[in-house]
Amino acid sequence: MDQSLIRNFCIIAHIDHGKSTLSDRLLELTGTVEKRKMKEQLLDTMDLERERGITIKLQPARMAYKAKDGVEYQLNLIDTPGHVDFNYEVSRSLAAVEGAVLLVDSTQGVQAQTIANLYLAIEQDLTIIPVLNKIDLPNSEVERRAEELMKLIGCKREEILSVSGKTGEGVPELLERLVRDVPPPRGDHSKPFRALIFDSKYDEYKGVVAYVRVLDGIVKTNDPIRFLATQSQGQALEVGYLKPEYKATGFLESGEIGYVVSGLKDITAVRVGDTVALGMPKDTANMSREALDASRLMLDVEPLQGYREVRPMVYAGIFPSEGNEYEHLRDALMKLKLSDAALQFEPEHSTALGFGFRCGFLGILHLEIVKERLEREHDMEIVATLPSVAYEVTLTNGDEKVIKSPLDFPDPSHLKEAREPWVRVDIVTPSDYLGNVMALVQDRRGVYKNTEYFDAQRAVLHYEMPLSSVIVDFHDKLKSATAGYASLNYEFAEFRPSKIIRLDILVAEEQVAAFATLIHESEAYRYGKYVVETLKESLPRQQFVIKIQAAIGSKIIASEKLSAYRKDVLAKLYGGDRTRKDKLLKKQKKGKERMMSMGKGRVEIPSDTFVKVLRRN
Ligand SMILES: Nc1nc2c(ncn2[C@@H]2O[C@H](COP(=O)(O)OP(=O)(O)O)[C@@H](O)[C@H]2O)c(=O)[nH]1
Ligand SMILES: [Mg+2]
Repeated sequence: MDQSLIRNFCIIAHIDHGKSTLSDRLLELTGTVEKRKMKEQLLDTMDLERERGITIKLQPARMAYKAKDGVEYQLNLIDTPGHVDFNYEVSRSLAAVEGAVLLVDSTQGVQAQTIANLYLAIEQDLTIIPVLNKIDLPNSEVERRAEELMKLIGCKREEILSVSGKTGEGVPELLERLVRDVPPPRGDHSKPFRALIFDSKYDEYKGVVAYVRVLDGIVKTNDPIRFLATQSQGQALEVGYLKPEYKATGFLESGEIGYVVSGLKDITAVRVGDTVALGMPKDTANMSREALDASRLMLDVEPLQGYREVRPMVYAGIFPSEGNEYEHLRDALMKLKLSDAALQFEPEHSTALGFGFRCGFLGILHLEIVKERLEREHDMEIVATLPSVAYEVTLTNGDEKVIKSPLDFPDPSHLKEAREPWVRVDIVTPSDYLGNVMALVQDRRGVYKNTEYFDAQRAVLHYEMPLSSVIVDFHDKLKSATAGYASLNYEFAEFRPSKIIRLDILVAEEQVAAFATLIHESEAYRYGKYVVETLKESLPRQQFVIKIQAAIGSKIIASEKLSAYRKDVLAKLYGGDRTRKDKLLKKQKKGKERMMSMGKGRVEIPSDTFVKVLRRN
């Protein structure tokens, strides 16, 4: 394809502003997807996405569009997620395109992720097309929201399009604007093939598939290929584009977005951010001199600039419920990582939970999604420990360590200093709720920076907060404090010295490793009480009284007792021989006493109890 006829773009927006729905209309208007196959949010291809109504994965789709100038263009669209936990998907998509449609719900206006994603697009030097969506709704406020956009981007009123992803109004104009304003790619077709891997996937039949943006040259089916960073060699068994299903074409060339079936089963060979280029053919013996020279020339490529390493925001241990499922879990995590480049993991061992992995996530939603995908797509039953941020510590002997698991936290006598991660937080809110937001942030050790106003009614508040205060339920609390109107974005700032301690939870006087947490001194009591109470409510009763305690070292800071249920030992007794009854009851009491005198009875903690504690409602 002549590059001047290609337009590559993605759609970015705050969550629920209508990216996937607008993509539907683009696919429909360009005749990419037949009417009878059309369904809502077609590009949300995972079951989980459809059920939850959110986009988790980036999703490319190619369209052919005949513009008003009579010329047919190739449009490559990438639909992206909006939630902050899937930001890495957005930034990788942006690196594969020249333009971005910045979509804003005209009933909601500019939100926290609108701003965050816009800045990512500006960093990549993309052409931005501002679009107001949902103009079919009666509470749509196009002019007011246009003002907000003009203020944010510094664009002119006439540059802002108005559309409805629902009715399709304004979408033909958007297609024309894409053709007119998004610059065509500028690769060099005569140079050796090289492409950026922006995503990958494990396909049961095809093996490892790389989603690529071709910079220079051309790759054809059966060409030998190699991956520059991992040094692996493969063969392009199939190449083509996504529609969004696989569509083999036989070749991919400069400027295009598509996929390459790598011919590799080894999951570690293909890495997001790596460059794929041509390799040497296996059988060089029968090649002519010229062909050999030409092949050698193709080897001479510079690797493309990849992606910055992702920084996990939270860590949690993930263990198989069945001890012998460790290998299965590892295999599942590796396959998952192919399509979830932000996921990180390393082996971990816990005396209580056995062999598993310490995993790094971009947030709690990310953690939940990974858990659910492991259970659904890989048929695993797992136990996850309480999520926690990573801490840095300096020991009294001068050693520095990064602590990702509470169990690795040093004994206080060896600890010189602990540092915790802080984030920059942006909150967009109607001005009416400023007071509520401020109170909430203060309660979580937040530090106020400044406020910017869109207009008299809406503002962006800037704060700095400890990451640990943001990750768990801050978003929910913020929503309830603002009648659902506020939105939130945060990004890592730095590690700061902090009074961090380890809080243990004991059930029947045994420490439950999965519940151990690292927490700021000032929050330990409140949190300890919360966990102990939640456990009391959700643990099944036993034949004996269970003590549930929260402890810092040997100091108990919260304690509850879960009373025993009395097993009905008399059930089998008919009739009324009093002495026999008394005898049985006495025997039961004795058994209990013995259990109690041992101080503990093994208590199995059901997995829904873990979930209840984790949810922190
Ligand atoms: N009335 C109306 N609803 C829309 C429009 N666009 C999207 N929606 C609805 O808004 C919700 C979020 O849409 P979705 O495309 O999933 O948003 P995304 O998170 O940005 O991908 C869905 O319930 C859509 O049906 C629109 O133009 N008009
Ligand atoms: Mg979506």
